Amino acid sequence: MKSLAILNGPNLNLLGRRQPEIYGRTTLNDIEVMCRTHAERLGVELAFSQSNHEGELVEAIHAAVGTHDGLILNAGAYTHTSVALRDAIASVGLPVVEVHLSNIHAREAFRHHSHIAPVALGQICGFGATGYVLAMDALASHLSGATDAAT
Ligand code: CA2
Repeated sequence: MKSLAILNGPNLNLLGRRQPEIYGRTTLNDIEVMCRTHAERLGVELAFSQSNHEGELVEAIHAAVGTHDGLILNAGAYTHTSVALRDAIASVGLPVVEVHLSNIHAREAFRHHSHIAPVALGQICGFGATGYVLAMDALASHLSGATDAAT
């Protein structure tokens, strides 16, 4: 059975409790439940975690080698700042799908650039919590060896 890990970055633990006009009322726990339900449908194992610390996210990416087959990463604000996360992803060579709840390209200019995107399989943004489920589908399809040219 394939194993996926979903990593969430800084402040995502506040989801549903602050700024609902931007991020909605869904909590990170709601998203985890949604993803676990979808993992059962897909027949994959799932690890789900969150950290506010860049180094812990780097270590989680390193630790995924030999444990998980692919990663889904919402790096939060580190998306726009962290060369360390980009290097970690490039160094492990695991497929990574980048996810954002909001459409980062429709927001402030400083959110338009992602350090993750160039080393990711692809990016899903702007679909709220559904983006995590879409990312799971994309990653599971990639891991199953689907012959779509882009993945
Ligand atoms: O849209 C996304 O998923 C983001 O990764 C969320 C990050 C933001 O810095 C990225 O540009 C886009 C912020 C997560 C903070 O989440 C909060 C939730 C509730 C209240 C305050 C922050």
